[in-house]
Amino acid sequence: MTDPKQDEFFMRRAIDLARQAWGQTHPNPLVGALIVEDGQVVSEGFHAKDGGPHAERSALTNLGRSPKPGATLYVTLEPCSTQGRTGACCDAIQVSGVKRVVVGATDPNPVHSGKGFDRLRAARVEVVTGVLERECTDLNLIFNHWIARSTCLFAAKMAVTLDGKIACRTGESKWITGEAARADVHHWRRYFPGIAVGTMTVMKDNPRLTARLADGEEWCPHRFVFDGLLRSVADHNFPEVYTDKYRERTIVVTTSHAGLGYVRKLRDLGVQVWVINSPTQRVDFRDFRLRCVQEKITGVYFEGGAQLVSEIMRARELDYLFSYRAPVLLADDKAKAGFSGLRPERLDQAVKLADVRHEVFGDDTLMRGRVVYPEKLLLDETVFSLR
Ligand code: AOF
Ligand code: ZN
Repeated sequence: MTDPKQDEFFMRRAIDLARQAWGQTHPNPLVGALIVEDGQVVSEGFHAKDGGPHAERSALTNLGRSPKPGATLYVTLEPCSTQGRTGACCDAIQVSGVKRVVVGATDPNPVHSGKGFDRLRAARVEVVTGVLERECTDLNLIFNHWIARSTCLFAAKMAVTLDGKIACRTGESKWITGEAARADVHHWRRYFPGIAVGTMTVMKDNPRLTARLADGEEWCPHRFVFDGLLRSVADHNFPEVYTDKYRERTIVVTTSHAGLGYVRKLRDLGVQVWVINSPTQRVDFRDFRLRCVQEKITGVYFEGGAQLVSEIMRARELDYLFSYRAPVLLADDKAKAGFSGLRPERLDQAVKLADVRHEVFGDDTLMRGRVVYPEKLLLDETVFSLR
């Protein structure tokens, strides 16, 4: 009785439901579910926040009665098989009497990871797996990384010209990509628990680093400023992220080489400071990563500048890349390149992307994917400057 087109149709709706909690479920995943009887959606649900009811349970509860015989439950993620903070969804499905479950992605949580399917099948429930699997997996970039690798996802965003440049030789860069692509950046700012920039970006651009969304909502994630020596504090004109109403969500990441007076100044303003021990004047990304894990910050979206993002990549610490490309050609060697610091001699020594997704925003495109490093990353040792 499987109709793949119909299953995909309802799974698309389940994905839309999951997205209603965009950025609000960390460290838990985004999950959507719905119940279909006689070809009609009769109930919907999604996982709204960490610790709250799971999507399947909320769809079953929202139905307010027992599902009819022949009902199908659609869910974007494999139903959980054991009791967590909430009861196992497999139990709830079994108790409800639903006899057909259609699932998008397998739960990468090693506690479940396929066991949900086994449990349901053992209870004589028909289970269809892998419906819109790529899309359902893509819903949870951060959760998938966190649960399988026990670490946070470091992603970077870049907006480049056709020839991979991020600014003219004069430094002018506003704007390379159009409005639709820039609005998409705000969408991702809402998804990631943290955004990060380097000192120069904060001092030159004075960005707000909030997510301004289409519905007028403004959201402020943790805002990381990488500033190994606290040069951004030496200036009398503090950047906006140190003084605005969200300043308590700003975290300046610095080293033990920074002046204590500057650290105090920031803390007096209400800004948080993470002092990370380092033999150099630059923050070690592995130590930053450990601190994020300790603080349960599951994902950080690095927005620039080019140097900060290149450094994370050189350190093999960049996990994911968002690359927006505009139909603009500079064709100038002196125009600023997005990435630098490597010197591959062969193509198999290049950094590549996997699980690539392409999206179109007006005349611009977004290519995004997981960063895959060559066995040996050949560094250009002449590229070295202070952040
Ligand atoms: C589902 N449906 O809506 C979600 C699932 O602590 P708990 O009880 O919330 O369990 C968290 C784990 O359950 C999480 O790591 C993931 O494997 C799964 N999340 N599963 O069937 C849902 N949010
Ligand atoms: Zn569950």
